[in-house]
Amino acid sequence: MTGLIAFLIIGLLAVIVVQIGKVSDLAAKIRGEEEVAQQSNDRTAFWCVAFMVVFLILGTGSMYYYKDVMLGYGPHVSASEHGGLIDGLFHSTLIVTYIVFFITHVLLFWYAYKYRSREGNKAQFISHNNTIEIIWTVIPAIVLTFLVVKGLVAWNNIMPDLGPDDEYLEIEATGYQFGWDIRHPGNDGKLGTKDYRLIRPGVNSLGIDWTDDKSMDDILLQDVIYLPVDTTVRVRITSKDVLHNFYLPHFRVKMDAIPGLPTYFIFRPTTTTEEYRQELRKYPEWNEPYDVTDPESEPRWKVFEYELACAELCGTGHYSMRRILKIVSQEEYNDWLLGLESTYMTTVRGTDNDPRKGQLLDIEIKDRAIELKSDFQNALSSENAIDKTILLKHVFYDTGSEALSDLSKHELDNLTNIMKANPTVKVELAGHTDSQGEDTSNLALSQSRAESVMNYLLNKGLAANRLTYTGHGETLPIGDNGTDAGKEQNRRTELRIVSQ
Ligand SMILES: [Cu+2]
Repeated sequence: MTGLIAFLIIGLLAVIVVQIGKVSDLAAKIRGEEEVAQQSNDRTAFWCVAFMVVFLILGTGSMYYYKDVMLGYGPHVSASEHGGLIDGLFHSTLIVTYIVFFITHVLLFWYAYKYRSREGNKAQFISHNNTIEIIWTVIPAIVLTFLVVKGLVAWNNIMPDLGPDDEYLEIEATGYQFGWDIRHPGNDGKLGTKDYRLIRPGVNSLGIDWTDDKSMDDILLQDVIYLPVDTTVRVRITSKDVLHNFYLPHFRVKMDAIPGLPTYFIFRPTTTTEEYRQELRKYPEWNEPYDVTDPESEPRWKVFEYELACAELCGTGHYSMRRILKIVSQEEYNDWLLGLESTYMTTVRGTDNDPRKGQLLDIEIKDRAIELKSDFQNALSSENAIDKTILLKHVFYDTGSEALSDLSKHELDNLTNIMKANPTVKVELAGHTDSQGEDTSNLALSQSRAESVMNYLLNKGLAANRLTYTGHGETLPIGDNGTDAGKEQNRRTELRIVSQ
């Protein structure tokens, strides 16, 4: 039925067109061909001017209507220090091109009207005119020079590298299909060195040199990237596979990530995520629900996040390279950093890929000192007799001997410091063994081990009247002697606070 109606409508339209043609043929015969042609020319010329007016009004109007959506206008003021410079460049280019756009369109359509075909009018033929040539060469040259120079000044302002004395935070972004490995320098603010020969897919995909002290606290950020506001940030940019592009639109940062050719960008965020949201909040379109299908959902400004995008069409999963970036105050940033553990400590330490396996790290010594100190303080402050005994977790001996292992000495040095800080405290050192071997030899071993701990502390300058020792052999197990783990728990050295 619909098909039939459509067919009839088309047929009817065809009849109308044919009839109009016949009517104008007839009119031409009555009034003469030339008069009809003249009328047609006048009509076309008039509609050209009308089109120009509507076109310019709509064009200018839409520019104004959509201004708040564009970067650099409305709420989208740049969130970085250099961004204003780039926005200024875009702004002046826009003004110049708009003026040219306006003038050329007015001239184009006005001339079509003014010089429409009329009886007696003849077109002028100009083969060459030097004045016109000079004018339309010089004006664009001046305008382009102005734009290019302004651009160069901006480029030189934005792109100089930092010197060794500058204060900055450096992060590294390595693009791959499809994501970013973002390496954060950790507390020392320095990224560790890399070596392509160390690259092991799935194990050390960036080739980080774990023997470099600077690598110890580096963190591969898995989730949101936090950066402190008003801090100069240098981003090392590189790629593992194809061309990517490190793009932070709100900060006007955009730089290619090129395999084998490190690039960089320096920027200084000036607006926190929260401040940016508050700015967006002033605009009605940002107060609409985030989820268009759910009017109860949060307003758009509330869920706004700065984003890192890849601005190079690098493959089918290109879109998934989006990462969220949060700009926060220095305090919030410090809190965030405290909650992170370094990649070395979480995924490399103690594994076969750890070049420092079997060595004690400074940070571990420090952590052990803190832990022992807190155990000691707890024992001091407790009223309970049981709590007066603490385990010296990191004191070990050579197998079957009372000789202290080298790694134990850090724990005993920490203990010495704590004892010196608490000069009235007297302690008893107690050795324990597992159930393997003869009872009597175990007892003797536990005694001599406790004694060697005491001797070490005496050598470090602690007074002899503050220290005693004893051995319990295998009589006081804390773990199951039937398992290896239990035996390991039972072989231990304890410290009991006798008086304080
Ligand atoms: Cu990409």
